Amino acid sequence: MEKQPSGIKGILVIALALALFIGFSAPVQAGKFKKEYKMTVVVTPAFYWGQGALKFVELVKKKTNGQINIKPYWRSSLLKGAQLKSAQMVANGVIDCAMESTINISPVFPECNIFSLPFFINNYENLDKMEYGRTGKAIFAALEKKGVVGLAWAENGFRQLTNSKKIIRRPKDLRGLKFRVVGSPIFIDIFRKLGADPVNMNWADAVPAFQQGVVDGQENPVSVLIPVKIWQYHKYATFWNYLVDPVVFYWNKKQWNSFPKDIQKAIREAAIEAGRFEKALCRAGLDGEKSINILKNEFNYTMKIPDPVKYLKDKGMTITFLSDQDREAFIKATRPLYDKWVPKIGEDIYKKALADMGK
Ligand code: X2X
Repeated sequence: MEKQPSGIKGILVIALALALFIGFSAPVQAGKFKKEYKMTVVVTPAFYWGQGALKFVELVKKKTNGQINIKPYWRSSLLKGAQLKSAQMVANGVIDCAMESTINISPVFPECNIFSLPFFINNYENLDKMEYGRTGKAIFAALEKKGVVGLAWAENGFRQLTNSKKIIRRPKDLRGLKFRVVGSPIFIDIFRKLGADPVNMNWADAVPAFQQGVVDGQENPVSVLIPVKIWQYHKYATFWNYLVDPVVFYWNKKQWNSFPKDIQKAIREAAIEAGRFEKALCRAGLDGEKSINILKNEFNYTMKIPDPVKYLKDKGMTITFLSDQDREAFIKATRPLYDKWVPKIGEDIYKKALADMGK
């Protein structure tokens, strides 16, 4: 017959069992960190941007010895597709962090429209000078003021125009064509100025709209054109580099400030490294050998599509590059928008950007 422990002995047995239970069931950091940190991302892992998000998750886990676990929620699912709400939701703590385009956070941070001024930045060199110069610093300061901490830059890329109707070389070619644009007002302004008919649409609704031919065209970087197989809907692309959307890793400020310094350092380093990887994916084949070599040498990664322009041509697309003269026509047509948008962005940021680019 089994004997029940009694008296002091019984208490000791129970205490021991309890100690073992607590010891085994709870890690050292019990209660310190959440089981899962939610991250919003507008695209999916089929995109370079999504690959960058996965890299960030992996590196954060590794660099914090498994203490910080981030779960990405794709297709802006935490926002029911409303990609323009990410900054607001991270700032108020409903979502912990994000890897989001400057376009999508521009309703909260108008400073980010500096990247959407038409024909302002034009090349990677200028973009890098801005991100790592005074402009980037000022933007991260603006983020902090409204409750989010910017961790590092990543990229979507210079945005190109595609459509199902015709070759576009001059502003007049856009006349009357219906383009899906992101719901950020500067895009509506640009396309109206060019005589086109822009329609605001979340990314979640955009691909069905291409499929059904509800719109004639759209604008996005090759990092989006390739995964959505844009050639299935649009035969024509104009590589006009008219503006760019960097991507930012950012975190709710209150929560960030509650993290120990070593955890902050680990997460920031993870964002910088994931950003460098993701940027190289987005630029591969568009900046000579530079990004392809970064991927090879630093990440032991062989780029599957080393020449995106050739890739799109092989898929049957007609790709148009602008002559200097055609480009001038676009610049002339869109320049009046600076009068409206520079004050909204802030003269200060605009001047910083010019100084960073050495203009
Ligand atoms: O909605 C878009 O076009 C996209 C995916 O590029 C952004 O999130 C800005």
